[in-house]
Amino acid sequence: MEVKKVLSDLKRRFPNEPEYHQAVEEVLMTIEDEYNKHPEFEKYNLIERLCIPDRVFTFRVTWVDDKGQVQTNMGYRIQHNNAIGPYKGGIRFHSSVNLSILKFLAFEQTFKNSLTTLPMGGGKGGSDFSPRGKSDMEVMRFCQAFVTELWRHIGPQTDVPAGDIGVGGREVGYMYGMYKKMALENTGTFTGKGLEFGGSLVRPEATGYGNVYFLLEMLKTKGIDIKDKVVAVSGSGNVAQYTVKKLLSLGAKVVTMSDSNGYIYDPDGIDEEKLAFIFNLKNIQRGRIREYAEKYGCKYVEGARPWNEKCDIAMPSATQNEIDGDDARALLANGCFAVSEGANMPSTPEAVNEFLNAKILYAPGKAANAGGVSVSGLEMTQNSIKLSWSREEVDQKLQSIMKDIHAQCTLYGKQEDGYINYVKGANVAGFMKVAKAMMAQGVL
Ligand code: NDP
Ligand code: 2IT
Repeated sequence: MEVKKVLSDLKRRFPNEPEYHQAVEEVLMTIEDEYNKHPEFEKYNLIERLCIPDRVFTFRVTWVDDKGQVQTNMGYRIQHNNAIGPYKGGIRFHSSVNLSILKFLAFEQTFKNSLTTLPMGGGKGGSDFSPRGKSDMEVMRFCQAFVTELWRHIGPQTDVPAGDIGVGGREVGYMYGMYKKMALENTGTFTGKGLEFGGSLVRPEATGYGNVYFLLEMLKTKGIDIKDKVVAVSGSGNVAQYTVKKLLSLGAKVVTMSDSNGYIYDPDGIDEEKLAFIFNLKNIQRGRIREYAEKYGCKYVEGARPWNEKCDIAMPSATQNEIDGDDARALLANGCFAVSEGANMPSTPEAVNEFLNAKILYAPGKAANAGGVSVSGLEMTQNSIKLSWSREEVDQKLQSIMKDIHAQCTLYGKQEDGYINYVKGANVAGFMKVAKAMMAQGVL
């Protein structure tokens, strides 16, 4: 494989998809050596078959708002690769959603799911619909309209969606309800469902908790204790909230959180009571992070990201490309020694290079945030056997999966000088399993 050529072909065939190109380039650069050790891969043109999604569905979603006006949005589902199991991955509702973003997410998901040790392929879907400022009824009508198109492409053994940005328990509930009505089956073709109808304990917590479990594994390699470490978290949604919750229980000090308007800096640290305020603010009131600063009298910076604040550890948990080269240099200059990604591809290629060159502990999203989809996999298992496991049992399984992912990254990412390149480790480990499964199943 010649990475340059593969990439230029991809850019020619799929122009104007920068996030997709970025995700593919990062993976190809790191798997090139391993790939070229296997001439049989090249013979079967594995690389193109792995980069280009199996299929992409695009559809119009029409719904009626509270004023009686007819609205249209775009809907998408990318079925990227099902070599190791049914397509699996979240649904994103955000005004920025387009094909490029969903293709990057579905591509990443394929490697992430491979790392989880569970039998799941990769997929992603979404819409440029924004739930922000919409009433419950509007969100419900939109979800129902979205699923009247999506339902025929998904199923418990083919493609199992879940949540992502803008899609939480409320949206999954509405989508699953409509799916069930259309498909006349009730075996759990969505994960992140409510506990009353097939959801798994610990699924809401799983991405954030999993990221902290992964961070603990990284810190262990250096003999560093998490207690009293200062952590900068971005975002204030599902992933950020449970990241902070787990960090607090371990005695770390979290000083920042953010949303798309700005960030708060609380030098005293966010405690349990302040975190409860954020859960209520974001999940019930659906308010802005600025209101935290107003309530607790701390600093709020409009239109900025938290990476200039001094911290030991950074856990980006909002969105893609939220740490650029300058942010990475600011973090390093302030003494940050670990970055563990809750979001998908939050660091630009320049930022990733800064972290790797500085040889800090740096975990890419596809390893560090795999806890969410892992517990989704466990939800699928519980649905299949028609049982539900206890909180302890699911949490135990999540912890052991995160340890296993860390071990896989170490296996393929440890360099001669002992530094663990988790980017390379995660990409090669994720790739090898999918590649072997594809080879065994013939040219498809
Ligand atoms: P939520 O919608 O619950 O929260 C998203 C948070 O990020 C909000 O605080 C939101 O602010 C902020 N945000 C969203 N878009 C932007 C943007 N363009 N610029 C700045 N801030 C932004 O989503 P999740 O917590 O579920 O997802 C966060 C990240 O984690 C995403 O990258 C997602 O792909 C990833 N992820 C999620 C998993 C899950 O299980 N949910 C699993 C693995 C990864 P605002 O309120 O202003 O919109
Ligand atoms: O990016 C992700 O891994 C998710 N949004 C969760 C996917 C899932 O199927 O649980």
